[in-house]
Amino acid sequence: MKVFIRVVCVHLWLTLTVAAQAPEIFKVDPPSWWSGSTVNPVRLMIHGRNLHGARVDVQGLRIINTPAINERGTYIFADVFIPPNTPPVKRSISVTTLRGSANSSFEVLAPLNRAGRFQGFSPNDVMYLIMIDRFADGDPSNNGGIYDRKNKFYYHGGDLQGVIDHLPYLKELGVTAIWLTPWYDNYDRLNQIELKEDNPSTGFHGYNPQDFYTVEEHFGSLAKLRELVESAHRSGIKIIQDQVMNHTGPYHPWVDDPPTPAWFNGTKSKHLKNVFQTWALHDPRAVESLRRETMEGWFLDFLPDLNQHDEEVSRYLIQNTLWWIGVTGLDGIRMDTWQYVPNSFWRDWTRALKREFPNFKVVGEVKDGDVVHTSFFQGGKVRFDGVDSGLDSLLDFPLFYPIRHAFAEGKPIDEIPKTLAKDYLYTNPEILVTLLGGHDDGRFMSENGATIAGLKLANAFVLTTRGVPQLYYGDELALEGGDEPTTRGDFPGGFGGDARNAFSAGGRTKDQQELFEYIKRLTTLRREYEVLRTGELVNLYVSEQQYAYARRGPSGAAIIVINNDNDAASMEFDVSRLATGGVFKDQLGVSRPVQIDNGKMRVTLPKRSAAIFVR
Ligand SMILES: [Ca+2]
Ligand SMILES: [Ca+2]
Ligand SMILES: [Ca+2]
Repeated sequence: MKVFIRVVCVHLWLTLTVAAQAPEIFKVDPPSWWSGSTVNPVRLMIHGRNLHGARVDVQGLRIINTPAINERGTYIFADVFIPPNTPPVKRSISVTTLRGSANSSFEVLAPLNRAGRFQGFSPNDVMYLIMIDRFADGDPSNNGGIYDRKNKFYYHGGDLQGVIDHLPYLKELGVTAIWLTPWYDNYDRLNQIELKEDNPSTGFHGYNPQDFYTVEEHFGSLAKLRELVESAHRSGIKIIQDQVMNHTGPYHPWVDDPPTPAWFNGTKSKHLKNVFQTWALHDPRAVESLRRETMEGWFLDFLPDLNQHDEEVSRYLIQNTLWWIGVTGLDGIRMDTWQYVPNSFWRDWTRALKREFPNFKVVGEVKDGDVVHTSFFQGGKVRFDGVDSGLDSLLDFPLFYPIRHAFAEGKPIDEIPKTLAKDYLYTNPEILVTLLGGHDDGRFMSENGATIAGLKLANAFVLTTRGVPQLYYGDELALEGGDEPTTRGDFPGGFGGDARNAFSAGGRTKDQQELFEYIKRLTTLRREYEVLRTGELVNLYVSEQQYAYARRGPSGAAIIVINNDNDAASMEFDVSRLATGGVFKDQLGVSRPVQIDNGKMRVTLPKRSAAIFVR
């Protein structure tokens, strides 16, 4: 009996030891790819344990490299070749060592039909930024975890279904493209590393990914995301994904177990603190060390900085970008923290992107009010570092601040044309994304001096000047919120139990309804008059509180006149380059028709008003 027990024990010990050493697979990135892609082979990153010496097999496909395995045996990099017209099926993938084998899956997809997908964006669009968690709760069943609508740092229940449900509202407002804040899976716990107002917070905003290949469970699933893209496209609305390539969230599994030794710049215990010495990034005279803390420091000192100089990191991120597009059919990208990622990486990234999706467009976030700095990052030109980043567009922050100063605070309006005068520094100012509000700044209506009248003028300007106009959810209702995250408040009516539903006219106040109709009128005019989208911007008249400009095209011109003053104003200016005579009619119902005599236009506008004249 004793001997028998001992034998059983030894057997158990052996079984446990072998089991502990047998390989395991936790995750395969990417989980799928499509045939006919410009990326072939696809590099699989297999995460698991006990992977030392493993052989990788994918059912029916060939692995064409000798897989690289990291020192701890936790990551394998294997290149799978996908021949054209490979049947779209889910395949088993196995890793085998002397200790055993483990299985997972990898799916080959049929490529999506390109018609109506991967469309890019242009000045023909009106973009609308939605913070997913704060827009509309279309599926209360996913409101688990750290969810509390009374806590501004917690999840509030908004999701992808909520966006699908309100596509008709966006269509009515005249929106043609939705920029959604990141839908990557963020941590399912409270962030104790960065406290806000002494409070721990969730990643409800989406910018702290713990998994680049999964949809946040509070927002929905990959299937729901595909449904959103399809539904939006059926409504004539494009989808812009918000991506992050500079950093991961603080709780990403890579932080404690990096796939390669140089996966991050630094480690949790030893890294550069991020400084914002951003001017050095465009300074041809700065030595590299002057740029390092800005480029490689951990953002806000807690977001692990990805090292895009590492070949595996670069490959991983490029494939990750293409994967979201290729499996959903989405149309554009807003790239977070663009300036903190090396230009040489962006060059490779944009090349790979345009090779697969030639019409695709990217807008980068460089949060800076200086045109000299911002314009440096636009592609189409080789910079001092010998690199053309290939970036299409930038968020027009240099114009954002003057818009706020003039239309919210009532400061001189001439700061706007003075900023536009620097457009020559951009390789393509027409594609810049113009905005009067966003999720990282207090709302327009919380600025000192802000009024509905001023907000209307700001909208009139953004929707008639050059560029791609971007609206921020809730600004069309004059929502308030002076700081982050109050600037990310809940859309009234998007959530169960809301006192009123501002998605329909009956749920809006008189002011809100007037503002909504005003913006809708502007988007309608922009749609009806091509010249307001694509015409050349010509500055006609500038004084301290008045500004007149034209959009000039082959079929004529539209003349926009803004009086930002608290008194009525009359002005006379030369329009002979546009018209020598004729009657121009205001489309916003503010001014009487104006007769042009000898190339001169005389306009009188009431206080704080704008007119759009067309012949
Ligand atoms: Ca929900
Ligand atoms: Ca999550
Ligand atoms: Ca960086």
